[in-house]
Amino acid sequence: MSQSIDYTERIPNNVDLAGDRRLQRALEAWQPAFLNWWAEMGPTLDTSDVYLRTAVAVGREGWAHFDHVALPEYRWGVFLAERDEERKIAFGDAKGQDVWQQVPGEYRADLQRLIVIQGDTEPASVEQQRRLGLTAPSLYDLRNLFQVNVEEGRHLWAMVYLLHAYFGREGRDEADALLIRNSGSEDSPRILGAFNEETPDWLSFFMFTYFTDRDGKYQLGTLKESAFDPLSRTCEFMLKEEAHHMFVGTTGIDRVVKRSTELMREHETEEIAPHGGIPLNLIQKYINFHFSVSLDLFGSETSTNAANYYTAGLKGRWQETRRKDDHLLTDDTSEIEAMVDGQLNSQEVPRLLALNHDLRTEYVADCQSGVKRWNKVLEDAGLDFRLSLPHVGFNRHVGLFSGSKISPSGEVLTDEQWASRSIQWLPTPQDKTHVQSLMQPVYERGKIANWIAAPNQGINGQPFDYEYVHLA
Ligand code: BYC
Repeated sequence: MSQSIDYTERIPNNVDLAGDRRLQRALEAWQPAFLNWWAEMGPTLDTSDVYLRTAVAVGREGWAHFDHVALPEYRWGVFLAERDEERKIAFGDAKGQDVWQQVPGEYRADLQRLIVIQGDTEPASVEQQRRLGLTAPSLYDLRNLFQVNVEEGRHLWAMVYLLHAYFGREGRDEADALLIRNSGSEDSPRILGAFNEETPDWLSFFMFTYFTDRDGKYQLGTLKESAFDPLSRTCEFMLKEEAHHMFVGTTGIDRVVKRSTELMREHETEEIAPHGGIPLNLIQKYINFHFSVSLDLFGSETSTNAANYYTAGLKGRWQETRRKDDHLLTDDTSEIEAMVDGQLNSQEVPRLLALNHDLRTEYVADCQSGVKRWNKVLEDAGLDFRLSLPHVGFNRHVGLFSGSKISPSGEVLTDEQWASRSIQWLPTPQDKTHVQSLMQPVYERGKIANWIAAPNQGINGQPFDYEYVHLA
């Protein structure tokens, strides 16, 4: 397998697609449907070209190339990380055996389900973000939005390749269905809740790329451990692209917090909304919402599905191979926090059942690093206000907390208390209207909207005032 990607093909790839005519034809037949979907459900802003990163190799160094590209001509393709001929299954019943190059019959349905769920999120996010181009705070941000969008499109290709190559007729049908379900649709919504929420403004976009893309990082990390080697290699390469998406979120929120502190100082008040800023307590509400919605993406804290996936070798733990235990987990237990007799309490459960909880715990620790950064911005500005993550039971609709009402500080509430107090914690229609009112496009080179600070650096060594996007 060569590391470089063949761009002379209609579908750029490093999987020797030309050597499998049937598969190549099937994917070439899916390609126009994808392009139609992109035209209908992709970015709504007309551009001539955008300064984009395109993958050119899958090795460690120099894997990407930057250039101005017309969006519909972006070269979406199929890129898998290099195969490791020695790779063994790292966990579960088949631990120590060679990884699978084909799908074992008994795991076909489960693997297909995991791939479909993963695949479904990718086009969903493009749909959620499709109108954001109309209100970008700068050309730099506009470029980042489109970079994220084209790469989510490519991640859809990654999952569709697996469905076509390994799941026969059913896989092809599922690949078609990925273009038929739509985010927020009444009749055929996207599979997971967070992907039917709107991303109507740029604060939501930064929160989404910080919190929801980060769930993607952790889920892809567990699928990278899979015994099904093509899935593992696909996810490994997707993770490389994913890092930039989270960078967009982290630095996006950095810049909003920074600008808010500047406006507070300038106007000597916390009430910066009338001055065109986003008050810190409103940023906290957006964090509360996006964090809690993203926690739902981990499934229930105790899950037999997750236990079965693990035992079968389909889905591992975050950094499975670095964990120092037997990688079977049949005799271990885990402590999880749950509602017991109306109270928050710790509970001991079989370790295998608590794997979604395990992954979520890794995720929460990672989310905390962003909060620390943003609080450093507040500290440097000499402010006492601090941002925080709400309690994991706050505003949950999936899992063990879904039947309870819990405050951000972890207080168990009655329905009445929740009804009267939740407006302090979650964005209200007024909050959203305010944020929406700030969303005026700034498309002049080197200029930035009033509610957000300019980034410290541009992309790929270019300055902030580079012409990242040429509008149509
Ligand atoms: N919404 O045992 P349970 C990304 C269902 S993001 C609706 O608790 P399990 C990206 C579940 O299907 C990463 N339904 O859950 C980010 C099950 O139904 P059945 C996406 C839900 O199976 C930004 C039942 O409830 N990738 O890449 O252990 C931009 C009981 O389920 C939800 C993946 O998620 C929900 N939130 O875990 C672009 C990886 N949660 O079977 C991209 C693949 C649960 O009883 N997916 N249910 O009918 C999985 O690993 C697992 O399916 C889940 C759920 C983690 C989602």
